[in-house]
Amino acid sequence: MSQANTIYLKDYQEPDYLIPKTQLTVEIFDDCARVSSRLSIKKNHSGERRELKLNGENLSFISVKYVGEESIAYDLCDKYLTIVPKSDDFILEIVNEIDPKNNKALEGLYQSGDIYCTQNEPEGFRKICYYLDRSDVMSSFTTRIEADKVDFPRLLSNGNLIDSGEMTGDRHYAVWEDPFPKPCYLFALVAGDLAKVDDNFTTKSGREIALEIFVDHGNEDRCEHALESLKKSMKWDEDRFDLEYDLDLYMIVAVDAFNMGAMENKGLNIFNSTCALANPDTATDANFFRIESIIAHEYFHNWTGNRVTCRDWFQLTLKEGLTVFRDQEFSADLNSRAVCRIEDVRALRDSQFVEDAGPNAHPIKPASYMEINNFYTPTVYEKGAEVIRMIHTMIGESNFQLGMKKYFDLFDGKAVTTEDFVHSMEVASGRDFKQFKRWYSQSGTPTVQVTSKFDEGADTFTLTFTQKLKNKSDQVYHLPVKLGLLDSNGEELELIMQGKSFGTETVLELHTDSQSFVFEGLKEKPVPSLFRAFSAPIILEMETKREDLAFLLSYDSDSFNRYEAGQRLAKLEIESLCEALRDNKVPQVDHLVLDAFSKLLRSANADEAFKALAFAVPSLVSITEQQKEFSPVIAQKAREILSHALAEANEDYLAEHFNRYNAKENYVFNAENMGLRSFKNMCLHYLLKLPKADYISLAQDQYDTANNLTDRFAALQALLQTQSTARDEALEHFYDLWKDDAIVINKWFAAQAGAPVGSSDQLIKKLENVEAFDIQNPNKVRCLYGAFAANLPQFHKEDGSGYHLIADKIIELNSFNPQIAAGLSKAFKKFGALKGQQKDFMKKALEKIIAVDDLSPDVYEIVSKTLK
Ligand code: 0A1
Ligand code: ZN
Repeated sequence: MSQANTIYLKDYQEPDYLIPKTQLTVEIFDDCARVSSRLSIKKNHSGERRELKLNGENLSFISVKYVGEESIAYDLCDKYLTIVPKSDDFILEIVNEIDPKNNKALEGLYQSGDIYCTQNEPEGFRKICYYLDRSDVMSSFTTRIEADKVDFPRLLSNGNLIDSGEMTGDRHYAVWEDPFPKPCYLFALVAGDLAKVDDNFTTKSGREIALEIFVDHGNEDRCEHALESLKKSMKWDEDRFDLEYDLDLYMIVAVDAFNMGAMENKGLNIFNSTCALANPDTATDANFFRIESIIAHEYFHNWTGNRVTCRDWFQLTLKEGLTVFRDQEFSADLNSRAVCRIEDVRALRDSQFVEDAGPNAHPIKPASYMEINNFYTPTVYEKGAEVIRMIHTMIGESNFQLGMKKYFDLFDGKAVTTEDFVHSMEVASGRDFKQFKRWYSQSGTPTVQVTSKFDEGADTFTLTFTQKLKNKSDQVYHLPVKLGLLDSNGEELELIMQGKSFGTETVLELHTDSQSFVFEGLKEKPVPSLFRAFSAPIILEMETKREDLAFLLSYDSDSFNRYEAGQRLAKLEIESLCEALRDNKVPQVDHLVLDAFSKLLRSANADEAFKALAFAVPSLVSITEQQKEFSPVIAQKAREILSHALAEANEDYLAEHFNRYNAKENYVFNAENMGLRSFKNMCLHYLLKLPKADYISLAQDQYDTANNLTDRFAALQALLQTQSTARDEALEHFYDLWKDDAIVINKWFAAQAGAPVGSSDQLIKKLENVEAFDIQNPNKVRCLYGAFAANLPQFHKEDGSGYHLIADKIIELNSFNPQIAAGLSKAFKKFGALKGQQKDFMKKALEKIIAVDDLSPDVYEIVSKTLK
């Protein structure tokens, strides 16, 4: 068992030395890479000269000296190279070797297939060479790469290519210069035999930017979508944020082995191939959408992350929360805002709310960590974006844009803190966000309880909001409540408070633990629509009659709240069904619920994309999160009973509309077509809840004849709900067709591991032995073990088999890729909610992990906090 050090934000100190200039030479050989660095170093404080401790891990040290001198006294250990500088301003020359071929942790310089690439955020650069590996040390980089011409025809790094040429012995070189000083986590290098697809973009000031995507040969026909997405992102950032790209070249490289989604290295993004490559045969609508948003995210980092970066890693949400907010807005502007908001909130609740309620809960700006890699979380990213969104909701778009201008005026080229960002927003809007900043330092999802009172004689309606905080030491939040009131015809009412009109929708702000607002001039009791567009990341607790929820599902003018009303209604019903199942009673589905959803399906004032989301029963995660006693098996049964009843009550309509949208037009990726396809596939999904051979044939036919992967894969997933030969045949066909395709075949693993029927630990053991599986590839680990661990009834199977399978895999992964092992360890997050034997089984599995010799700090941090 290992231990790990805890690092605290309160201990932050400015660096003793800076490195204004970095010159690297990376020579790639068959058995190693040699890195020669020439670092211009400067003292950064006024006192006595202190020792200089350069980070360096897994490096073979060769030499260190001052430029022009022979030798130097130094101290070397497994984490640092230390010298005592002879002056305040000097140049060091250091040489070391690394072994990219055996770097399976995928940090620093490593091999993906035959390509060499880097991943340096957050602390990977120290695995390339000795350096001050911290984000507040910003340097101008010049990089020379030398390698074999045949194996590595492409040699890429950040910035502009300033020289290239032939060398002796079939070798060649390229020299890159990045004019923008940057922290080393934004450094990138790629060498390999890659195909290039290019395009260009003219900025609003008329500069021509070359856009280049590098992919494995054979994947050239999967680049168009990424290039289109990049051009849309560049244009959008100019239009909405007035931000223009700053280099003449923007490169993207797609690699198969990557721990995360993508990385915003200056001018040279490196992408997980699943997040960049798409064509209609190999990617679904969801993939196309995700690629568009990740391309945008990495591009937007050029300003929010690269030009203005983080002072230290506790500030991670400064760049990530803000950039997620920007990519969400981009997607909303380009597609359906309503659909995007619903999907963003759904993802937030299914991942971030769960994290915030579990053993690894942390504020968006953590006060401490053991391993920073564990903090690339839905909290730092998605809750971080919600915090930015609340500022936007309270000050409005134009003030927000002034705040962004202020932020760049004050901090361009600097490494700063979240306080600096909030300060910019305060200056621009004239607001005081002192209390609001609690969102940065407190963890847990707050609950807001709402009660209402209608006073008939006075014609007033009073809403009282009370905050219930998660932790004892928490203080009340400052948060926005966007709301409206509806009359009994579903019309929006005028909001009058203290004689003043606020139109039909307004944003109230909560500051204290309990606050009341009185709305005047109301002749009848209104139905309130609160936290419209999910204006704050809270849990709303309000007793609402089923009739009122059904009413809001039909009439609310706010699409998000319309959806929300349906989900709340369905959850109430699922709760009743769970109770009946627990009491061994025959579960009966309430007619009011069936009628409300049937009405929605036929509603003329909602589009197909919205209906596909709103007609879906709540996710298993969101149901189990609300259970008093965590029991995914019962929740799953109740969910199925409701789905079945909805399918039965609407069978004819679903069958008819499935046909209506089953057109064989060419695939086009746009919001409208995506909506039509998701509606059609939702119909198919429900029809296969009914035990009819005709519907199995329908799915089979769609699987066989689809002209795009969205429809084909939806048919496969629909079949995966059944036990049929059609299911087995489709699975076999899919494997034969795609087994050699690194991206598409992963869907086959994930669909089976996550299937409601047929998944089991035995199946996983079978699948990990098929040829297309490879535990060293993070995407495959996520798609097989990750999908199984997210399949709650399977992972939490009564006999504990799910826990032991995943524990064994974590132990195996720990030995070569700690980041991926730690990610999988988060599957045990419900430990605190378990009871009896189930808890004992999970405890044994966790203890088995923690007892491992050489346990990485990554896994230790997650598992030890879970067991606490
Ligand atoms: N900054 C990237 C995320 C990222 C973080 C770490 C990585 O490797 C350990 C890779 C990517 C983003 O937000 O897109
Ligand atoms: Zn990011």
